[in-house]
Amino acid sequence: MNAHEAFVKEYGVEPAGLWAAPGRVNLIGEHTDYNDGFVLPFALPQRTVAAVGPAPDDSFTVCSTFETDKVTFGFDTQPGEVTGWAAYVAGIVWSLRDKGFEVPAVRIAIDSEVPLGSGLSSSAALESSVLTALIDLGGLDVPVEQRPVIAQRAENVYVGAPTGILDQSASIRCREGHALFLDCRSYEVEQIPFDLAGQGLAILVINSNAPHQHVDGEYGARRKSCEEAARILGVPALRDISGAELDDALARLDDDVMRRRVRHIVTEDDRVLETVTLLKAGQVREIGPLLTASHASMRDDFEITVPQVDIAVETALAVGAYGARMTGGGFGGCVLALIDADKADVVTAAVEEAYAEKGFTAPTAWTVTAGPGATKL
Ligand code: GAF
Repeated sequence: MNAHEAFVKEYGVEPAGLWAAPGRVNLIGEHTDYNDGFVLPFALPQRTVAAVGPAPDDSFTVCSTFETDKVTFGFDTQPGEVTGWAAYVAGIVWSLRDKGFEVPAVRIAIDSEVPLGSGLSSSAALESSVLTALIDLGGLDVPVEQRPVIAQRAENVYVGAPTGILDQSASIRCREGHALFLDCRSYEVEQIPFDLAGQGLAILVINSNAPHQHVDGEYGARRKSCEEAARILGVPALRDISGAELDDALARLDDDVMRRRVRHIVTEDDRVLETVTLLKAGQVREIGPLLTASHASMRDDFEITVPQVDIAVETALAVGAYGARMTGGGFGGCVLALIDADKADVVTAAVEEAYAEKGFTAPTAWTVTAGPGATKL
């Protein structure tokens, strides 16, 4: 059943429309967003679809194709009231109203192709589809650069996850065939053409199927450590330390763990900038070593990888990938590998074999292209 069918089945009328928002793959720039740094995601072709129509009263109702229960809440919903997946929906209503927008009461049915809990931003896709629907239906004047901020507040304050601006920006602002170069301080973006097929290349996404969770303290701990380091170094955010200043900055920190967290962020920002330069020059294969260096930095300095993703990266490289790295918040989730387009089966089979040898749950792999951002269908 799709979102449209679920809406008609649940509410007995046609929806006013369908709005879709994608999950994302972050090509490079991990955990740099909450350090005011740079990221380079592209939108997945997989999307979340919200079928939405006016409510007969002053309440909001949301149902989905993946849960049996429907959830109802009012205009005055407050953080903590709705929990579980529907909290992302209630959070959008709360966040828009908190910014003074008049949100129309609606009924919603959700369907999603974005794998849940895999580091591909299924939650941002949900938030962004509902946000876009409410903006359109309410005729709300919300500038595009403010939309991710509203969705991020829903997640930070209503849901209680201390995430950055990456995922919501990707889901809302990405364009088909492009990667989104985002400055997470100014919210300025540049659309970077990202046509792999033209060069005989592909991005293979390998879902490690190791559970991905970042609300569990580790994500927050990384964020706290970065903010504390910026405070000690006397800068607004780690983005303000350049690669040339890194050694001096590290020498001023006593704590070895904090030093390694800082080194990841500063070097990762530089890798994003170098990746953008290479892509603009049409040198796509050449970004491979930057992807792999990013992974090593996440594994050794930021310590957010798990054996399943490390093995997927090592195996993909061993069978010819130009570069590979974990994508997303970490502690599980997905790996992306830059490969020759005709090597997808070979790389997938090699990773499956490596997982079987280790006794890991089998991975799932598929090639992706850069899809469009949130839109009315
Ligand atoms: C998660 C967060 F939601 C993002 O804000 C970002 O920090 C990412 O992890 C790591 O780059 O997806």
